[in-house]
Amino acid sequence: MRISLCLSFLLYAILGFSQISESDLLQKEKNRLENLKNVLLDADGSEFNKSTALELRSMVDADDDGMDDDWELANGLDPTDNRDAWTDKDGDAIKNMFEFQLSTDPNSPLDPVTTNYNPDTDDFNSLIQSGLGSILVLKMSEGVYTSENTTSFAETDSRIMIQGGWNSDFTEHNPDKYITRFVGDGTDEILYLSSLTEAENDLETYILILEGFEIEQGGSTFGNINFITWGVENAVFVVYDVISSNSATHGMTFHHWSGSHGKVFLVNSEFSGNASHGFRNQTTSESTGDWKFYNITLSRNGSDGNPGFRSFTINSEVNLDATNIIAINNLGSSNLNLGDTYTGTIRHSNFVFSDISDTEMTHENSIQQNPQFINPPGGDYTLGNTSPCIDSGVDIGLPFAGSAPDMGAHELGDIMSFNNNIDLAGINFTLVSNLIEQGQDIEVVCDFDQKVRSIQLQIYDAQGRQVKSSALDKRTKRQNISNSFLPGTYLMQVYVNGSLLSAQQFIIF
Ligand SMILES: [Ca+2]
Ligand SMILES: [Ca+2]
Ligand SMILES: [Ca+2]
Ligand SMILES: [Ca+2]
Repeated sequence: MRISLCLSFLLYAILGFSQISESDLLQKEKNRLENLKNVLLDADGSEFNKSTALELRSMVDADDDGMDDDWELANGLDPTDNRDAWTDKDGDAIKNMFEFQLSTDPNSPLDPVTTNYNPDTDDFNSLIQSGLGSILVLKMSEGVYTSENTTSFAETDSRIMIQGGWNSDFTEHNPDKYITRFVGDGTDEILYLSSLTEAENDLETYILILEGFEIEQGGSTFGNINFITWGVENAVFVVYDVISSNSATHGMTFHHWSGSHGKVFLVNSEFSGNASHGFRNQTTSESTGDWKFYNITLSRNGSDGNPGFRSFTINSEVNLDATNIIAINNLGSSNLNLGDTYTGTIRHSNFVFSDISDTEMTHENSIQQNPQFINPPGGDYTLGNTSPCIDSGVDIGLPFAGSAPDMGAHELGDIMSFNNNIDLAGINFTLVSNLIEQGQDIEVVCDFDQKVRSIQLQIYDAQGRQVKSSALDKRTKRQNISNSFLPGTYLMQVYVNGSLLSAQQFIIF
């Protein structure tokens, strides 16, 4: 609690600059967060519902990485760094952001319990059905899976993840090496998941996560994949590292109907060579959409005259963050055709031959150049060595190669990933002086030879109020923090990758 932090300060002042143990500091940090919650509750009086307050607070996602602050802090992640969403802290091949959506433990490789699909003994449709109403993580190994037409209706909260890209004995996950491919027979959608359409049944959460496979030749109304939510409060659709192609109809479709609140993450995925839309959406009847399209390749769709991406938005609001996407040479009416109730930003993207129809989207740092795909007619949308899309994207937290991310679904080069299992003992932090004249810089130096994602410096005054937060420059391993603090005693806490490393007292005179 703040009071205890304040008392601790007095105690430290009496005892001098004694070393504070790490467990003490962790406990203090927990107390501080608990106190923040209490302050929130107190401020709103007795009528304020405690669970509502906690829920409100838990919905804060300061770094916009899809994981709430509370959950990140409770699990040793960094609520100020979006790069931890796309790493796998406990090495169970389920990325932290997926663990958040699944409500599983990002620090335990035993959670979630997963199911390995065996095509000789398992019925795909039955397996998906069995996961409705709970959590299902279905792993699939390399190979071609034909006619897996699946239609499922969820009646209760469901969290489904289908993960391709495993080797045959499920000991190694690498979707680039172990290709998992669904091939439909052109008559039905290959995956069709919906919440019940007569939904008076209070479905709060419906989550579908698809990772690491190729899918083609689904049929009927919606193409390869269809995900429908009807009045679902927390409707989440994640498509990561998927290639969707269909020479008969659409790549995929998602719908948010009747007051659904949809979060959509289309990431590192390619929608190409679909005869109709690469992907399409309807958001209707007081629904909302919060969409992130990151590193998408959308090309050569719509030979039937339709746009590459088409959305119908009726009496609803959608906010779209489209970043590092290549939407080029779609063959129909346009690359993107958005409804008229969109807001959002298109950033660092490539729209060659484009006519984006939208009303309120803003554009930043986009280019219009030939991306130099290797062989689009042959289905190869990787970038040529001299592509203008190489290193011209912006860092939105995904691992990348080179000086900056590429645009599009296929990053060229060796991708650096960030180490979550960092050795805090190998990092030395020094406050150059702990007696600092008012107005002089506070100088800090760090020494480490590991790959560190973030070092955050937080300064608290003697009342336990945070007065400054600053990120250490990892390149120079130094930081000069200007100060206009009043004379007094202060505490600097140092967080590495979101974990507390140490705390140092200093005095401004
Ligand atoms: Ca977050
Ligand atoms: Ca984060
Ligand atoms: Ca994990
Ligand atoms: Ca886990």
